[in-house]
Amino acid sequence: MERLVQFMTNIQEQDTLGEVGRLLAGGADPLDLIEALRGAMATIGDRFERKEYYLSELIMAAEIFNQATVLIDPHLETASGEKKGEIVLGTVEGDIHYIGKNIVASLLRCEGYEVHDLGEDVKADRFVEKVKETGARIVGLSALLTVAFETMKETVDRFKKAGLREGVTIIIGGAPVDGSVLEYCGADAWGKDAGEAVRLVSSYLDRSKGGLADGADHF
Ligand code: B12
Repeated sequence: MERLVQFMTNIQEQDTLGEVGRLLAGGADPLDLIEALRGAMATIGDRFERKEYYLSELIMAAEIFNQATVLIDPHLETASGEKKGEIVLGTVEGDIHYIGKNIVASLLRCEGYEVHDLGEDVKADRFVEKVKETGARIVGLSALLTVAFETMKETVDRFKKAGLREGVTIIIGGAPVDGSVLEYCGADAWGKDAGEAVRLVSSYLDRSKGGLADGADHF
């Protein structure tokens, strides 16, 4: 896994994809691979902030990550049987980061949930419309930019204005999201990764599973 992180951090396309293939063939847990790549992306982001990498490198890294997920996705275990529930998901307006949101969508689908993925840069009204159309009881909002916390809050507020806030559980996530962002936006819970997104959705849709303790907003 260390080699994978090193290749990805150095934005070595062929080496990264080759290593992903090798690890998968050797029986590695696909979720461990995603987590390793996510860690490398955080380091890439830090290098960008320190001006050691430029936007072109960020774009290239995103491209490699997307190719890696094409290799990893078929290895994720898929639940069979009835669909467990519906989720409306998207990256909020003003933010075009979608890689993490897509992983959340993939994992939820693998667990048997129907995901209405609205994509990225999604206006608040669009989330509300989709909930009205589908009757979904869970909304997932993603944001990677700190400036997008404002539109995340606006999206939560739009549900209040539409009179739908009581009926939906709003969970939020994205690298910079934490408890203080949750408080600011007025959402119900936050998750740090796709695994937590699945656990949150499952615990809210089926409280008998005893997920979050009463009053808790995070695992
Ligand atoms: C790749 C990348 C890009 C790519 C995005 C490709 C794409 N379309 O998705 C490109 C090159 C396009 C890009 C553009 C920009 N980026 Co950018 N980008 C990144 C980078 C390096 C990685 C993001 C990523 O994909 N990570 C991998 C995924 C798997 O992780 P993740 O997104 O965190 O998702 C996981 C969890 O957060 C969680 N999760 C995610 N969503 C949700 C939702 C729910 C409901 C739940 C429960 C959980 C959850 O689960 C996921 C899986 O585990 C980050 C660095 C970082 N620290 O994240 C910077 C970063 C986010 N970008 C940054 C910036 C500044 C920009 C630009 C403004 C740059 C510019 N000058 O134009 C633009 C933004 C334009 C816009 N309007 O959005 C800054 C943001 C700083 C800030 N304070 O806001 C960062 C932090 C880099 C940095 N350190 O400076 N970027």
